[in-house]
Amino acid sequence: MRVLVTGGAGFIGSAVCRHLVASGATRVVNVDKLTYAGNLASLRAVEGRPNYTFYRLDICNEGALLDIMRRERVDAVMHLAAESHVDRSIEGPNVFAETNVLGTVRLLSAALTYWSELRGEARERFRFHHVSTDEVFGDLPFGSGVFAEESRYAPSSPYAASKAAADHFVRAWHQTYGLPVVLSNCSNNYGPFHFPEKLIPLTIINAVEDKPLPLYGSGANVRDWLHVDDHARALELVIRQGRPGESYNIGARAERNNLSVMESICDLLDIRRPRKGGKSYRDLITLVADRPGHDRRYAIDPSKVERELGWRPKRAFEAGLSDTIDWYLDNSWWWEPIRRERYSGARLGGRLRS
Ligand code: NAD
Ligand code: TDX
Repeated sequence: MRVLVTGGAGFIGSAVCRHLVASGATRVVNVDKLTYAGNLASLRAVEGRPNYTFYRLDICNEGALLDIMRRERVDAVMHLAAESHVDRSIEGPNVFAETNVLGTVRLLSAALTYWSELRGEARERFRFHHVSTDEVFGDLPFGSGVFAEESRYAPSSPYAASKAAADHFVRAWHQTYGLPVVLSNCSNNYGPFHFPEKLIPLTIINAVEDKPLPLYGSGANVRDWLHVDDHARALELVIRQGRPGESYNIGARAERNNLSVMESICDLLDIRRPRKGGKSYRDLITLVADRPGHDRRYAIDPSKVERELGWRPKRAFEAGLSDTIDWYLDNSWWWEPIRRERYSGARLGGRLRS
């Protein structure tokens, strides 16, 4: 299979590239604009491999996308390129509409033209896989309800609204033009190569640098955590075996509130890298102003992907978190330049400061 992966230099996209290239059965064509979140250093494991190619390109460039699809004779598109950070979408929503909505429409249009040129088995085989988020379903109350594939769309943030719009466009290309699409909506990922603006890597790195650990609101908000490598395996199953027109919710039934995630990181660091003066890292936890429109809780019901595609997560959250902490402690070569040149981790009252 030849897969065009968009956003392959990002956190999840790079895990997908590493996973697919290592299996050897897939040729990966990675298309990425290299925004602040894209990083070729996350792809060292696949660089130079015969089944891997990289193109630096904006997904809004429909003509260039079509040229690449034709030249590389791709069998599938796995679309991950996006602006992904909720706080940035609150500070500046325009680029979220441009990349997540318009970029997806341009990519769909290029894929439709390309698919219409295919014949026979190549046409039968083709898939367009849109990688989306549980945030499209919005706010769940504490302690009750889960997101099923049929749950109502109710996005809260500009980021979630842009992903919801993209999901609708993808379904419209299936209903209206017959493009064979599959969708997946996943819960919060964590793991190596995660950009340090997100909760888990920010907490680890700020703690290592003895800086405050900003916790929004009261820290009671709940997220449902999945290791990025488990997500990458699920995405391969969805693109290979998912039924056209269907969506699959992906998650590991691992709900944790933000305070407990921060405390777990602090407790693991207290053992791995004791803080100077014998104090606990927990002392660095600092309550800051809440994120506007902050969804209380997300929780995924993954029974469809388990039942239909046989997917199971391999990593329990506590073991995965422990490995992730070790990875950040051992790989400062990856995150130190990001902290220096792209995002220092400074914030005030829950708002980003670059
Ligand atoms: P990320 O921000 O780490 O990476 C995004 C990548 O897209 C970067 O490499 C960036 O350079 C690229 N990109 C951005 N704009 C582009 C454009 N206009 N043209 C080409 N490339 C562009 O994001 P991530 O966390 O890896 O998320 C990947 C996808 O998965 C996103 O679509 C996101 O909505 C979805 N998702 C993420 C999570 C999560 O927990 N991180 C959970 C569910 C779904
Ligand atoms: O400094 C922080 N302090 C804090 O309390 C940060 C960065 C976050 N938080 C809270 C907000 C959320 O409740 O932690 C939780 C997780 O926040 P993020 O890491 O920003 O992730 P989230 O907003 O949940 O969105 C992530 O998961 C779903 C990804 O960024 C999205 O792309 C994905 O769709």
